[in-house]
Amino acid sequence: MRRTLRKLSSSRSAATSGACGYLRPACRRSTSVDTRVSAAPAAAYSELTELDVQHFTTVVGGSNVITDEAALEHYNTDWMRKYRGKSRLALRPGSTTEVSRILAHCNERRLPIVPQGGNTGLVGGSVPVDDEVVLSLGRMNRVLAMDEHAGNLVCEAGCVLETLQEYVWKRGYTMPLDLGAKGSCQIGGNIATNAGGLRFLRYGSLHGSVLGLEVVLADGTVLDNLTALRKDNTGYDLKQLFIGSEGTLGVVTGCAIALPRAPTSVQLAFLGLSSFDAVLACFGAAKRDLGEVLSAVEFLDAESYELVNRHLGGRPPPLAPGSRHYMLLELSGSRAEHDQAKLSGFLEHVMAEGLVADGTIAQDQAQSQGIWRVREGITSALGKEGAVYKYDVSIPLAELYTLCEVMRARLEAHGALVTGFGHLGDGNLHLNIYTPGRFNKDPAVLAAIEPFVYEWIAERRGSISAEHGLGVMKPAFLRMSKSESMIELMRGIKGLLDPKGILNPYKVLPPLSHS
Ligand code: FAD
Ligand code: 2HG
Ligand code: ZN
Repeated sequence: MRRTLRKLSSSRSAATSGACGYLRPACRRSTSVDTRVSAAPAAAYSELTELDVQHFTTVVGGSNVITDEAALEHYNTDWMRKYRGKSRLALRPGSTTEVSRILAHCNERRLPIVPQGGNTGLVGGSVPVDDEVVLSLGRMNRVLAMDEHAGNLVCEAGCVLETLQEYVWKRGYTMPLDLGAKGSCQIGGNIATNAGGLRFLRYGSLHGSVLGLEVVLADGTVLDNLTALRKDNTGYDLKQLFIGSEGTLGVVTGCAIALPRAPTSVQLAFLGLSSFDAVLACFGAAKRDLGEVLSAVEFLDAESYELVNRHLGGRPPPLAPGSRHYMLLELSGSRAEHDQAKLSGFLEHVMAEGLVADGTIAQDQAQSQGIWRVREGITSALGKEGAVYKYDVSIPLAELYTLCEVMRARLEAHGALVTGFGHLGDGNLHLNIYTPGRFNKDPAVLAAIEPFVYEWIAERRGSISAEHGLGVMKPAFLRMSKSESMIELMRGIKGLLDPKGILNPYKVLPPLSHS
């Protein structure tokens, strides 16, 4: 039975280098927009030859060796169309053995290689900088096992997140992560970026949910840690190194993931608020009153809301525009009546207090999807508006939105606009700066943003990349979030695992000149 959207209205308004690293000559760099890491030391990589291609053909079969220029465009270009490589070869292995043989050959020959999942990353990590070989994991998309008693799933790295979600949901479970790119991103890419997403607040980081990994190292060694044990304190927890390493330490080929039980009651509210202080107060009240069933707390500002309404069309917005900020509150539990009553009571309370000006509770799945579409559609809507400068930051909650206001004032003279949205429950702001109608990057706009934005974050001991990683966009600024001694240790780990620097070069670690 389809019910109507219930609307609540307030009575008040209210490389390392050394052993490994950036070894290409600057003259062979790509045309990527962000070229700050291009001050690379002298080359030590080999040129790809016809013999290499023949070798790879014997490994993966001719139909999985892509050399056609038009077909390569897809592998060379990132989701935002901001970063573009010049690879002449993409390989589509079908098994761990094939990945191992490919890496062994690349290592032997010193051929650089970029692991690629769904290619939805937002920092240019999944595409070549120059002419690196692309290793596309999409054919490795099998579920290997599911233990319905223990609640875990073992699968290959190329499984698409949404496909896994549908698979486990039918069996009474849910995936511990969800994100707007779920229809394309792969679980291996999620692990390689340590993706956060919409339910991080409830299910936590992949550092906790990943029980085991199978990883192929740069020299082709298969590290088989693909167990689904909940507890295992035998030595160093090596799998953690690969979670969030963005393809620079090894290629994830398989994983075991802990699955939460699927909630049988999901409630979703969409609220309009007049200030960010009200957003914070409402979040505090939600933790106090709904903490045990809260599964997502997201926020967006009026600019983000209007962008989605302008560009994504479709159904009318769930709330009349007019609020300064919006929040999504999701509850996941097992007793619908109890959760509904709690949510209604909570909303009445925050409205009576004048924290929330306007609100709706989704009454069915279609309404729920409509609300999520507003939040998840912001990234696509931004891309239709003009050139976008993306910053994904963690800062203490009290100042989370201050950064948007500071940047708005700073960029006004450049005709650049600012939106802020993100994962409020995790203290994670997505600051997006865009130039309406101007699709080319403007060096003056960039200069007004960087390094200022990173310094502002560093002064508050925040993170310059809360969930998207560093890719090729941010290595030069890693020191804003990590000390020199930590970066040195990272270089040491990279040198140990990938001494020839073949795995995803130019990504994550700053070139020596920047550190
Ligand atoms: P890719 O983009 O292909 O690769 C990302 C990085 O991982 C690259 O460095 C690549 O080399 C490496 N990699 C990929 N697969 C492997 C592998 N098997 N082994 C080793 N390395 C590998 N991110 C969030 O954290 N939270 C969000 O809420 C979120 N929402 C998004 C919404 C939209 C609309 C879009 C476009 C992106 C969003 N992202 C989000 C960013 C992105 O989707 C995630 O980073 C995702 O985890 C990337 O997965 P992928 O398979 O597309 O990886
Ligand atoms: C999200 O939370 C993603 O929607 C994308 O992490 C954020 O586009 C962005 O800046
Ligand atoms: Zn996000």
